[in-house]
Amino acid sequence: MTGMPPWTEPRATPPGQRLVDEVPVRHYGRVPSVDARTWTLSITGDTASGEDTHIDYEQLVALGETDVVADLHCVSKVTGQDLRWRGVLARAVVDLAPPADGVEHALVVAEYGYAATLRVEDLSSPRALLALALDGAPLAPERGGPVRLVVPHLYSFKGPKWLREICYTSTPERGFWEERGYHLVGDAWREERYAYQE
Ligand SMILES: Nc1nc2c(c(=O)[nH]1)N[C@H]1C(S)=C(S)[C@@H](COP(=O)(O)O)O[C@H]1N2
Ligand SMILES: [Mo]
Repeated sequence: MTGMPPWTEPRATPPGQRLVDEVPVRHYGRVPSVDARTWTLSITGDTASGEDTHIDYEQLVALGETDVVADLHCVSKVTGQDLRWRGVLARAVVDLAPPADGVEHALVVAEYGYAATLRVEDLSSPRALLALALDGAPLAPERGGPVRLVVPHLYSFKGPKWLREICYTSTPERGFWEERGYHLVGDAWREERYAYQE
């Protein structure tokens, strides 16, 4: 990343993370080709209404776009700074289709079945974003386009690329990495990497 803006002068990275200039593209499996014109997001599980909600790309954009400059912390210990995302706050989607009272977890599911466990609290945090663009261009397929979740304070395995579904669950259901020994919450600043720390 060249031409770092002046406000990015040396500042903290989460404990145990090493700063890199370029965050490598990283994911398990192939890059799916997902067409924004036919893409839908389903909000399912223990919803307040008892119903599922499905929204398409246009309906998502209509919730309003925001810029979020955020770091990406891979749990494998590399951090990239100042990725310039644009998208819709995840909180807007949670407000549109909230969980039932007392439901505190969600399984966030991607194309091909990748999934991550998130607390609804983290999903509703002020900078959690359904990202549609990076560096001013529509999100490339390898970066998770058309829609990817970004939750800046969590390890980035909590940010499924090729987002498809948010399923509220009354107890935490482990996703892809949580089943393989990684942390249910995954706060990078608290270094919540591994399941044994839970
Ligand atoms: N669908 C999907 N999303 C995913 C992953 C994956 O394997 N599949 N890997 C996660 C991990 S571990 C990281 S570090 C980031 C990497 O994002 P990047 O490729 O934009 O750097 O994507 C996350 N989102
Ligand atoms: Mo990662």
